[in-house]
Amino acid sequence: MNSIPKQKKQISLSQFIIEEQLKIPGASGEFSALLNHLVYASKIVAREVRKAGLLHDILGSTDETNVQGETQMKLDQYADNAFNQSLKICGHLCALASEEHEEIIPIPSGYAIGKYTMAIDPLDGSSNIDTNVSIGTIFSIHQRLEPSSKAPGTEKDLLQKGSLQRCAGYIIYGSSTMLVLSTGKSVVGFTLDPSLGEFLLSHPDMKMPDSGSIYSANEGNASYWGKEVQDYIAHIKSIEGGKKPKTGRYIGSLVADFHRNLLKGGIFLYPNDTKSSKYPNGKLRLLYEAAPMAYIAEQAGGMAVTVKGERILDLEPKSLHERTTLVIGSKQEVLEFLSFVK
Ligand code: AHM
Ligand code: MG
Repeated sequence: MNSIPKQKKQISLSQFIIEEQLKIPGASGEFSALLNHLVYASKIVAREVRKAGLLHDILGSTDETNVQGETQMKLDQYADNAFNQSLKICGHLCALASEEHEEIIPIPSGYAIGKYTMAIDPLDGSSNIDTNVSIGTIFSIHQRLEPSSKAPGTEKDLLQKGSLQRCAGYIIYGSSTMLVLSTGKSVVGFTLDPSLGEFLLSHPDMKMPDSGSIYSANEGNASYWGKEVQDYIAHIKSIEGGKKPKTGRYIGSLVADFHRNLLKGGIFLYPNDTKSSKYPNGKLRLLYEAAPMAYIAEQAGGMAVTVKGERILDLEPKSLHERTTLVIGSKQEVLEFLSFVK
């Protein structure tokens, strides 16, 4: 008699969120509900990214620039709207900040004000949109400074250190769509099953290899970098004493570069320009990019520092769109980088 093939037990992200909530006595469910709104919007964006090449009105750039002075791609705006529409009225946020908006996005009147803040980069790596290269969304959640307050949140609520994040994560729109997050206990990864429309637990406890052979940096900028960074890069490429040089891999989408290094081990660097005025403090944004990725890296056993060697999660943000340098990856690789920092 033919036996019925055993079905592998698959946990959906919604089930996972509920089970995690049940482990916390007295949890109100507010945080779980917030995550569900984020997940819903991410599915809308994933759907649009999947068929972007078919929709002539979604690829390419708009006539507008964002707060950073960068050209906004149509898909950038689409993703920004999708997340904002879902999140600002969800009732669990007191303030929302997006990389695409100069000011905080207010909670519309008539909607409940919650105890969390979120900073989001709706579509990271936008320069890759038109060429079908992986892009992503990055998010960071803090609890507001006065959790019981029902007043609208302020910039202060968002300008908290990365170490105080309650949750951080990213969605990668790659060959499959994955959501990777941490609430401070471990790092978990879910893969979107398009036939079910559900994220399923695929990577239960993600650990970054302690060391790795990949380095990722935009070396076209190397002449602008400080001496410490140049010396470090020369060192990892050197073959002196029979040493094997590291392997260069750079996509130009932080989410994709980080995700690969998280799985394979390695180091990602975005240093500042010391000899041009383009990115004197580095390109990446502390709130929307560096802090959430640093949180994931540390939870997975890796490290994240600035080119001066400061721990990213200890930086006190001073403004919503502050930029920072970022050196992030496997512990041994970041420690080796630090040995070059005076
Ligand atoms: P974006 O948020 O405008 O897309 O910019 C951030 C991106 C990162 O994903 C990536 O690491 C970096 O910019 C790439 O910059 P560059 O093209 O200078 O190498
Ligand atoms: Mg970005």
